[in-house]
Amino acid sequence: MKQTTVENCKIIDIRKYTDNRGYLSVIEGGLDIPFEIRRIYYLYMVPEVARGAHAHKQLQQLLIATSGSVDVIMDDGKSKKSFHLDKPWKGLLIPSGLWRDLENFSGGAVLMCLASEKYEASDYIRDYGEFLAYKNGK
Ligand code: T46
Repeated sequence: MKQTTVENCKIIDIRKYTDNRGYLSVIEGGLDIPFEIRRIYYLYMVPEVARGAHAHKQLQQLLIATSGSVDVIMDDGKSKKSFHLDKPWKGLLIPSGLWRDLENFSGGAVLMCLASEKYEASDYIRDYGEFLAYKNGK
């Protein structure tokens, strides 16, 4: 989706159930989020480096800091918007067609990613100039 903007990214509240045993959160594809979940991966033991620096043509995702915190900077080629993820019951819903940078992973951070598609290297745009051309329909 070439037309998506950073305003289409949103933080959602993940359903949670609590009793005297603690919390349980649940995400059902197509119900709590607008896509079926075809893949789950997670980032952890991240040193002081940035990750991401790419866009996806088709992939939609939900990112959750299940432990610790991380900053996700979204970019549509015209505007940027930063999201601080630090709660396991908050998720960042990311539509397709947007550049993302992941920065400031805290010690012990675990970033879980629910993805709408299986892994496909050709879905990635890893060059920022190419991303701008893609957004401008070139
Ligand atoms: C994203 C951010 C949040 C696979 O083989 N299968 C997979 O499903 C994934 C996600 C990655 N890989 C391989 C490809 C690379 O050789 O794992 C290696 C590291 O992947 P990458 O450099 O893309 O990692 P990040 O942290 O920059 O980006 C990842 C996701 O790829 C991306 O979709 O949005 O996390």
